[in-house]
Amino acid sequence: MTTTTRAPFRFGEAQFEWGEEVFALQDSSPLVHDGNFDALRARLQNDGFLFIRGFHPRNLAQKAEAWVLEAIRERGGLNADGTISDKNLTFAFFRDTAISHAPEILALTDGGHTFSFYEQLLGGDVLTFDKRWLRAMAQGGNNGFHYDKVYVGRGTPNKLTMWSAISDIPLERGPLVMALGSHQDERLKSTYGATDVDRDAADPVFSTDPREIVDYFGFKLGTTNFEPGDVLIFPMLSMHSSAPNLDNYYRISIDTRYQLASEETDPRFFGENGTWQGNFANKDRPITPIAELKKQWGL
Ligand SMILES: O=C(O)CCC(=O)C(=O)O
Ligand SMILES: [Fe+2]
Repeated sequence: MTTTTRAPFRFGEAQFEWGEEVFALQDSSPLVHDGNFDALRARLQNDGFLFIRGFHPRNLAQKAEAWVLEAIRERGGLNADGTISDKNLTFAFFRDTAISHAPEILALTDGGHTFSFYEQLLGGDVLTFDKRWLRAMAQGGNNGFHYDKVYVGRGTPNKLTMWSAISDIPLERGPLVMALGSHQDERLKSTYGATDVDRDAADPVFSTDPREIVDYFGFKLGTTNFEPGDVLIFPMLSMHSSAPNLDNYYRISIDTRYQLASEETDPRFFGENGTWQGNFANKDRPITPIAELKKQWGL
């Protein structure tokens, strides 16, 4: 008898079984190649995400990777062999627009292929935020489960996030992880999903414990091995996180947001050369812990 075994997915300290608790994201690139935007919209609505392998031309993604690695090298982050240096520095090049808005990066996030895709998906002229979240995660680095609406939810609700893999991001290098079905969870959408981190001074991270997401809230997880140029696209109310990077190579990705140009924007993320306000402008206000909020919400 042959049994196919696949090592469990390691999410920090936790482990999840394939086919039971964690599932591979379905690739929607065939629908993109067919130009079938009706099917892409239907899938986005049903699944709460679109995973598109090879969305960005691979050579452009590799040029972007080389650009970011050089910036990391200049800042003492890299060993000669390309592994993460002992300092284990995580970089968020958000306001460092010389890096995050360089032509090598914008060729992906603002490229003709990207804008044309969103124009067809959303049905009109589109724009992207001035803030672009370019991240180079060292070992251990990750983000907890959240809805993007809590951070970037002002203005039109019809915005999409696109998380683009710039480096190779195999399972052990901290891929993005979706909480499958969370886009249809009315209880979470009407409580946690109705908060605004800056208006409510509420903890924006719903959970840092993937076991709580799976065992207590009952979601399955979805992830995959990402290659340079692969993207994951999802709406404001679709819960996701990233797994900690367990590898000795940087996990490099960028997340950007797209909407119709005719609809209202979230003013916190617009401003020239890194001058946007962003989140947490009112740093001195105490934040209500998520455990307290969950009690109030009866969760
Ligand atoms: O890359 C990460 O760690 C988090 C990304 C994220 O939350 C997003 O793309 O909305
Ligand atoms: Fe996010």
